[in-house]
Parts: sequence; C-alpha cells; structure tokens
Amino acid sequence: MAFTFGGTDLGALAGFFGGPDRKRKAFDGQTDGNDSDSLSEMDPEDGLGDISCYESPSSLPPEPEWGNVEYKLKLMNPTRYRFEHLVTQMKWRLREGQGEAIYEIGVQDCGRIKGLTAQEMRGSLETLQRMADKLGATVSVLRERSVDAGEGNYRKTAEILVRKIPDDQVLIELRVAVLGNADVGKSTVLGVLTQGELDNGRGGARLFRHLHEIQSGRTSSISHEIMGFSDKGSVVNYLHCRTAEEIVASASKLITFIDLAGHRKYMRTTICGLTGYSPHYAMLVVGANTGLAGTTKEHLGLALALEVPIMVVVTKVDRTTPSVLSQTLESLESVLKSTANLLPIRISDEDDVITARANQEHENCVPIFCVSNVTGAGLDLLTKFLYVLPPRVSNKERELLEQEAVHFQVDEMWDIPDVGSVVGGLLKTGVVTEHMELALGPTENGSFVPVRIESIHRNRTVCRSVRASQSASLALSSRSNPDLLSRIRKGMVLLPLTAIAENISGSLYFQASITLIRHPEGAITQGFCTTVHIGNVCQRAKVVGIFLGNQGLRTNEKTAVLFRFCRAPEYIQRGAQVFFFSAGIEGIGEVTHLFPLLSPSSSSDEEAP
Ligand SMILES: Nc1nc2c(ncn2[C@@H]2O[C@H](COP(=O)(O)OP(=O)(O)OP(=O)(O)O)[C@@H](O)[C@H]2O)c(=O)[nH]1
Ligand SMILES: [Mg+2]
Repeated sequence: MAFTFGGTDLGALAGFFGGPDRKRKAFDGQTDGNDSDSLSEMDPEDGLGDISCYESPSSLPPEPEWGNVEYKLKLMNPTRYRFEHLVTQMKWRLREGQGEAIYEIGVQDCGRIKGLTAQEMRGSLETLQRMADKLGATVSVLRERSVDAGEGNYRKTAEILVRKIPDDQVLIELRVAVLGNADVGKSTVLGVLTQGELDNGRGGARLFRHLHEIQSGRTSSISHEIMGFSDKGSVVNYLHCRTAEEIVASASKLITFIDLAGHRKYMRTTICGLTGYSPHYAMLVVGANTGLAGTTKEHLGLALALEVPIMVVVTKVDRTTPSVLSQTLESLESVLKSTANLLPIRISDEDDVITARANQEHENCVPIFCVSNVTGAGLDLLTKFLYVLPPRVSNKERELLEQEAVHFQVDEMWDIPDVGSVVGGLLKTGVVTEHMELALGPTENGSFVPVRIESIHRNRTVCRSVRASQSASLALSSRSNPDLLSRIRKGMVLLPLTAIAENISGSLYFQASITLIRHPEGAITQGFCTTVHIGNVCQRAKVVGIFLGNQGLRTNEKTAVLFRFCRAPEYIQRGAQVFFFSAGIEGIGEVTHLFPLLSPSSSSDEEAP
C-alpha cells in the first residue's frame, strides 16, 4: 500500500527533508560475540529456583556512552571511594536525561544480560537507593526479568527509573501533539487522561474551547490540556487537583497535550499546531472501527515529515469486533513498516511498555495502544508509557540551545487588566530573565522595537527565567512604542536588543526550494496564492517567481520558488520547513533565501529580489 502525504510517497517525502536514518535497532536479540563471560560460570546455588521464566532477550545493545542509560552488573557493598564515583556517574546520567536515568541492573557494559541472584539483586538495589538518596533522587522499578541460568535455575535483572528534577528546572516537561481523523476520540482520550473520568460514549469526557465546538462536537481550534505524574509514577490530574496550578505544584513530570482538529476543513489549524508548538511526540489516534480513514495518513505524513516520533492510540475497542480490530491493526502496521520504515510494537503488557520506551531512544519504534475511553481498557498501559516517556532533547543539546541568542516565538497574546500585554509562546534558543530588554518584531515595516520583560509565568506560576525549549508567558512593556503592544501578532519574535542596532528585520519576500506534492490541475504558476506554514508563521503568500521555465511547477517537481507575504513581513530563518496545503494543492520545502526589508548593518550575502 502506498503511503502518502496527500498524494506522494512518504519515503520520498522523508528523503526530501533528509530525515534521520530510521535504523531498525531492536532492543532485543543483539549479542556481543566478543563477550567471553558465560552463564555457565555462575554458581547454580545462587539460582532463584521458583521464578517462572518467560522468553527474555539474551542481550541488550552495548551500553551507550552518552545518554541517560547505565548498565550495572552488580552494585554490592562498594567501597567509599567507589560509592562516590557511582554517585557522580548517576548525577551525570541524570543530567544527560534532564532529570531521568535508566539503570539496567544485572547487565554487563557490552549489553550481555547475566542476571543476579536474589541476594545480589537485593544488595544492588539497596546501593542504588543509597546513591539516589545522596542526590535527592527517587527510584522506581520499571520491570524485572528472569534469566535462565541452566539446570532449572533463574537469575534476575531489573530496569530502574531514577528521577531527580534538575535544580534549575521545576518540572520535566513534554509536549505531545494529538493527531488523527475526525471523531476518532482525540479530545475524548485527552479528557479521560486529564480529568480522570471515563467517557459515556457520547463525548461526555471531552473539553471544548468554543460554543460552536460544544454544539458540533468537533474540535476546530488548538487546545492545551495537562496531565502530571508524581515521582513514583502516580497520575496527577483534575481528579486529584482542582486547578492547573495544583497539578503543576504536585507533579514532577508534566505532559502538555496539544489537541488538534481531525476534520479536513481545519487542516490549516492542525498544521499550525504541529509546526508551531514544536511537539516532542505525536500521538496518532485511530478509531478501531474506522481504521486509516480520512485525514489519518496525511496527519501521519506530516508528523514524519517534521520528524516527530509517533505513538499510535487505537480507540473504541469496546465497540469493535475482534476481526475488525485486527484488520485495523494489520493495515496500520503494514503502512508503518513498508512505507515509513518504522517498527510497530503492539503493547499488551507493562513489559512491552518498557521495551517500547527503550526503543523510543532509537526513534524507529512506534508503540500501538488499544484502548477504550468508555470501559478504560488499555488506558493504564498508555498512562504508564507517558510516565516513562523520555524528554527528547538531551541535556547537552539543551545547554547548547541555551547558549545561543534569544529567539522567542509568539504564539498567543492577551491584554490582561492591571498587567497589560502578555505574549505566550516557545523559547527556541537562549535564556530570558525577568526585566530583560529585548527586541520585538517585525513590525509592519519589518523593524524591531525595544520591549522590557516585566514578568514571566511558566505553567501558570511566576518564575524568574525561562530556558531554551520551554514555553512561557511574558508580560511586556514598551516605553518607546506603547501602542505597538496592541498590534502584536502570532508569528512575531523576541530577539536580543542588539537586533535593533544591527538592523535585523523581517522579510516580505523569501525563496524556498519547493516540491509540489499534489495539484488537481497539474501545476502552480506565478500569481498563485496560498497559506504558507513556516514554524509558527502562518500567512497567505503569493508566488512571484518560479525558476523553472514558463510552465510553472508541476506535481512531483522540485524547484526554487519566490514568495511574497501578503499581509506583513515575517522573521523566518533559512533552512526552515515550509508547507502549504489548501484546496487540494500541497507543497513542501525549505527556505533557502531571505530578503530582509532593512539592510543589516553587518555584512550579508542577501540582496533584494
Ligand atoms: N464507544 C466509544 N466511544 C468513544 C471512544 N472514544 C471516543 N468515543 C466517542 O467518539 C465520539 C467522538 O469523539 P471526539 O473525542 O470528539 O473525537 P475527535 O477525534 O476529537 O474529533 P474531532 O475533534 O472532530 O477531530 C464521541 O461521541 C465519543 O464519546 C471509545 O473508546 N469508545
Ligand atoms: Mg476533538
């Protein structure tokens, strides 16, 4: 079956964007041939005798040098010096995982699963707990496995989640965009997860933003719902807390769901949600009864083109026969495997959850959860997966982003009595602190103006600073240009104040290398108008030049296209992804040249078109 984003093969689409090599690197079954250790060297008397054995892998991939996963064969009675070393190492692994580390106990560095006796495991877990205590971290056992040691003896391995929120970070945060065709149960599953109460099959659990959404039962806007987890993995949601502030205060990990619209007529809003809010993961919701209908494949194609890792949630299993469910699962798996080169894993127990979590690291595995929002079936496994889902940006990457110049993208704005203008959005790079002077723009003439950050709120709580890849609301003031604040629009950015002296400006014209994916009439020509999506910029633009003869750009062709924004200049960056999707015409590409309205004071290779 061909997998398309609209009408084009997805393999070509991913290749066009130079997507990551989604290598199949299964968690199970890799052995290290050089490892001379053998299970027969174990003392059979150490065996765990009565533990029932299930098929478990003989090895894991070798221990990654970087990242937050640490293998330890044994942690028995370390000397004081060794203990200090282990604590330092744990601290490093926690930093790598932004506050989360996974310890595989009973596993050698090469990945060989040796297993421990019950006594060794007890001793090792005690040491691990002491190490965690020293750092103020918490420890929870994700799973235990049994290893056949021969002659009817078994040994144990354990996978442990160690969690400590870094001192400068209140919470571990993940953004999950929820995609899928209309009526498959996206808003319902979010309602159930965030409110803690099951649905009645008539949409009782859903949360809507607008009256017309309540009346039609259809999501048309982008809404954000939150769900938290305590250190020990208990859910913190509106069943336990009355307000979002209480959830934030009680949680150590916070998932923000971005609920998107499934119906094709809201595709533009859905693309905005996916391109603008930089989600860490996409949850593709599929109705067990309807399969890959409607916009499902387009949504999947979008997530893949944007390189957002995917999890699939198949809903309505309560009202589907087993044969229809298995048909849906088979067609889903075939699409994921054959055309997107992904590795689907059906999640049927907690062990699968942990395996899928480990494979998320390699970005090739797509867990599939089968749930009912009415009976609650399968929701416990989905919840557990969300609890163990790792933050996607490593600590090192985050530090590098923090060292770059400030770039805050404005997604929303409010005028709040007694506070004034407040903008909400994502800090892509840099660090913003209270009372900082920044440059806001571009204005109508492309320029930037100075503003001051009066206060910062994150997750509805006041804070002093916001760091790269976090979202926040910033209260602004502008002495030089007070009425500008009433003209703030989505797509504006905050840059360092030096942007003004350097004449940094927005561009009305930009050039992009575009592949036309679909066009009912065959080609786009000069004068064609469409809404372009570039990050959180979403504005109509007109094609003013096509560098491919006089015939225009035809379906499946790729060429340089010069656009002009219709309304206002925008601050966009070279290399940014461009999408347009309207009236059956779909194109995708990358910004290659910008034509700023003001000439930058520093030297530039750009010229006006
Ligand atoms: N029986 C059953 N009904 C469900 C389940 N999940 C959702 N529904 C029902 O499906 C209908 C549509 O659910 P929504 O959550 O509004 O669907 P949506 O995907 O958000 O739809 P759009 O917002 O239009 O894209 C509602 O009547 C829900 O009660 C489920 O697991 N079982
Ligand atoms: Mg909805």
